Amino acid sequence: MFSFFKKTFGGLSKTRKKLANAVSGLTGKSYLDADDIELLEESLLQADLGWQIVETIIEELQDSGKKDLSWDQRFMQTMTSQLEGKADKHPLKKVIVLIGINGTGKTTSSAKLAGYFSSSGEIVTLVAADTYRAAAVEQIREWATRLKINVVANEGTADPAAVAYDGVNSGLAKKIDRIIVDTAGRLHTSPNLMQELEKINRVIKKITDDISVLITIDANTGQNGITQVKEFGKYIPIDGVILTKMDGTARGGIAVPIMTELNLPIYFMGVGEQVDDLIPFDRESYLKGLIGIEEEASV
Ligand SMILES: Nc1nc2c(ncn2[C@@H]2O[C@H](COP(=O)(O)OP(=O)(O)OP(=O)(O)O)[C@@H](O)[C@H]2O)c(=O)[nH]1
Ligand SMILES: [Mg+2]
Repeated sequence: MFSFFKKTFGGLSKTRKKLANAVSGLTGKSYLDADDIELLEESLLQADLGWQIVETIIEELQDSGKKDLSWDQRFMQTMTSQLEGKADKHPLKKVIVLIGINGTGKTTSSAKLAGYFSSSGEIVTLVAADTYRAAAVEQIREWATRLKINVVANEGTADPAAVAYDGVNSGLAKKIDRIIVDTAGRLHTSPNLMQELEKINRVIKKITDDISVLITIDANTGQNGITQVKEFGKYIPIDGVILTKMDGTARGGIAVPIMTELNLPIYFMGVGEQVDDLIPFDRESYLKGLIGIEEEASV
């Protein structure tokens, strides 16, 4: 678990840079002056925590009743209470379908997820249901070969719902523990492609209810990620988020409005391009990583 914390901490380094500085700059002060407030507000907004939560944080930090706590502790306390009862995680189901706009990291995350479940002892199948990009199936096969994981693909069809159906059907028949379905990238402004996603979900649901739909959001897109979730959610029920590319952005605060505004759990975050760069999302570690509170190794 400590290694997960270390990776979470590392993945948040760009986001933390400004934010932690703004908070540590308060050390020794007993109250916030106008300049402190402006700097804090600016840093929190730039990290994409969203206007609403930023206002609350500033109000709470100004609360003179909490002077016995350090600024870090006050930040942690405020965030923890804002998140309480929100975005609760349920265990992921047997079939996991990854959806999202182009290039957000669906295929990479499918492979990383396959690696994650496989290394915890599960038998995993990857289903290559992106029939649009010629290289998509090849990309999945390469990952699968590296990870020694079975792939279901069908280069002979242009119907992704058919591939998804076959993959899930055969996975269930073979009593596979986890079936991960990669889908093509699409924009929510294209109704045909969105209806196709609806169809993929519908055909899988014909054979099992044991399905979780996860949307990949590229953390670099900041607040736009919120819109993507809302728009995709009009076509297909979304169970949670994989927040990708956290390593390359200072906008990693976006996890907060995803949980508070959308009430949607974040299951994993991507912090690099390698297979083990997918970290189970842990709220406390994430908040500590944002503000720069290091965790001690327990062994
Ligand atoms: N640094 C970093 N790169 C990532 C991460 N996740 C994915 N990538 C990279 O982002 C690029 C796009 O990833 P893909 O997995 O192909 O994205 P996709 O959503 O499947 O793309 P389409 O199928 O074209 O919609 C690749 O170069 C990945 O290596 C991450 O967490 N961190
Ligand atoms: Mg892909």
